[in-house]
Amino acid sequence: MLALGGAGLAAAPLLAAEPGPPLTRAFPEKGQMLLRRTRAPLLETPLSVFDAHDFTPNDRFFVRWHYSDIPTSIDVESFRLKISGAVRSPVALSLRDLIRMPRVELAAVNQCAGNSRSLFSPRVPGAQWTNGAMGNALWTGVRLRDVLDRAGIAPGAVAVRMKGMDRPPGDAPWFAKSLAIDHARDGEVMIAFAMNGQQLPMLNGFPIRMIVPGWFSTYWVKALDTLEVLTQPDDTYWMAKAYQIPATPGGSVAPGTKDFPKVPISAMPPRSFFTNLTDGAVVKAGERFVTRGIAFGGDAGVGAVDLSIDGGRHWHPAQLGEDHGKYSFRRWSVTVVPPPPGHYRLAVRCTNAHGAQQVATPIWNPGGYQRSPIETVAIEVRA
Ligand SMILES: Nc1nc2c(c(=O)[nH]1)N[C@H]1C(S)=C(S)[C@@H](COP(=O)(O)O)O[C@H]1N2
Ligand SMILES: [Mo]
Repeated sequence: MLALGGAGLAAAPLLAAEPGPPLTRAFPEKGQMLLRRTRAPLLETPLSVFDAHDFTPNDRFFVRWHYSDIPTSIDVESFRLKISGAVRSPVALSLRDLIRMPRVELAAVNQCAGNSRSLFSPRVPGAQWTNGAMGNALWTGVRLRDVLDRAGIAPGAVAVRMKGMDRPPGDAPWFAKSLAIDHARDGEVMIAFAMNGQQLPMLNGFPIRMIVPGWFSTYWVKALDTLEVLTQPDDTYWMAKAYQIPATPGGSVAPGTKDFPKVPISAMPPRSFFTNLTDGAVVKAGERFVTRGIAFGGDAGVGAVDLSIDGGRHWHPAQLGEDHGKYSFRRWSVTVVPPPPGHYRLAVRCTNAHGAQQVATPIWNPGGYQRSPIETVAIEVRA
């Protein structure tokens, strides 16, 4: 029933309409986006964008801010990134200082910890994202390690706290996240000043932001202006209270559970999506069609993507597209010879290079974090 083959051979299946919230074009440097909230902005990328691009265009890249007082202009001459705390000598680096340092470039998926939260059952509070609170970009910048070395790490350092320029209301804590010192110095964690070859859109953290490859984007602090080297673990709100998941395999507890041991959310599990089919799609019997989508391995590369046309009983390998690096989206496709007329459920599953594999059963936790089950689409084959 399934055949691997060149994409050119196939007839396009009929697409069911994309349901969803209002579309907006009202945000600076952004094209058409799904509007989840105006202040602070929550803008979601429509599914069709992922079908068209391996690298999510900057003007279609999702946006998430916690506080409404976000930077709307930056004086690039006076801007400084301050490095303080347990360092040999505190420094303040200009943008010119940063762009003169050795450069690195990395393709990496930026995914909100709450991506797909609206699909949690039972429902949970928080931004009601579908699957578009993620994006893939080619990030250009400098290694966090190199930046820290400009100040020199002092003995006793255990963590690095990263703070953005968005201002909290009243007495609320500044948005700041921390990484363990070894993670911060692993040579992969970077500070980006460009995204897909362009300066960062204001809404995505201009002039510089953190890139923490393989980890959920809560750590990818935008509009970064302060690094503070800590000699104690960070016990401030955004580390110790927010973004906690159950300390269980997969971050799951029985729906409704409130008291359980928690850990800060960290690395992403693998995911895969259909991008050219949605529930209700109709295909013609006898006419082969290509189904395709994107996958990513989380904190490891994509090992394999498999497709099922019987709801997950049997699996067939998908053809993988260009490899942009282990933290990137990877395109997949399968040419399908439709089975006899009837209703079918297609399913797609990613296995990462470390052997982590998506499963059918969805997880649950009260924060609505880390959703990553096998995705399915219901299709009809018509005579
Ligand atoms: N300064 C700052 N950085 C931040 C946030 C924020 O509220 N303030 N939100 C984080 C979260 S939770 C997400 S999902 C990502 C979103 O990145 P994006 O808006 O570029 O897509 O930014 C992260 N960095
Ligand atoms: Mo997020």
